[in-house]
Amino acid sequence: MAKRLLVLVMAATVSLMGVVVVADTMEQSGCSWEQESNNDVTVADSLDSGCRQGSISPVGDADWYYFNVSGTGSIHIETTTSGDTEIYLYNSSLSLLASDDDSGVGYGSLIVRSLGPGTYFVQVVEHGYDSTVSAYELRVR
Ligand SMILES: [Ca+2]
Ligand SMILES: [Ca+2]
Ligand SMILES: [Ca+2]
Repeated sequence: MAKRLLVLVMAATVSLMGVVVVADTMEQSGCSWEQESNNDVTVADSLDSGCRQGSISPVGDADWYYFNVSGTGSIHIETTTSGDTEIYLYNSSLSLLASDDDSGVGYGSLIVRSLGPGTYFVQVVEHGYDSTVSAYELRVR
C-alpha cells in the first residue's frame, strides 16, 4: 500500500509543520478531503480520523476507505450528502459484510454493525452509477 505510506508520511510532515498547515488542509467540518485516486482497495484512503469528505465524480467513481477497529463494539458508518450514495462494508479478506442505500438522512447511507478487532474497508459509490455526487461526508464512530 504505497498510498497508505504516503498518507503516513504526509501526516507526519503536517504534524511537524504545525497548526497553520493542518488548518489549511482541512475543510470547515474538520474532515479532510479524500485523496484520489482511491478507486480500489489497494489505494484506499484512511478513515481512522473518523471522517472524510469526498465527491463521486466523474460518473462511475468509486471511493475506498479503510479504518481499524481495536475492540469489539457497535460501529456506525454514515454518509451525509445532498446526493444519493450507497456504501459497502468489507472485512480485511474483502468479504462483503453489509451494504446500504438510503438508511441515512435523505438519500444518505447508514450501516450499524458490531465489529471485532481488525481492518475494514468502506466503498462509497453513487446509487445507480448514473450521476455524480458533488459532496458527501463519511463518518465512522
Ligand atoms: Ca471520489
Ligand atoms: Ca475515487
Ligand atoms: Ca442512497
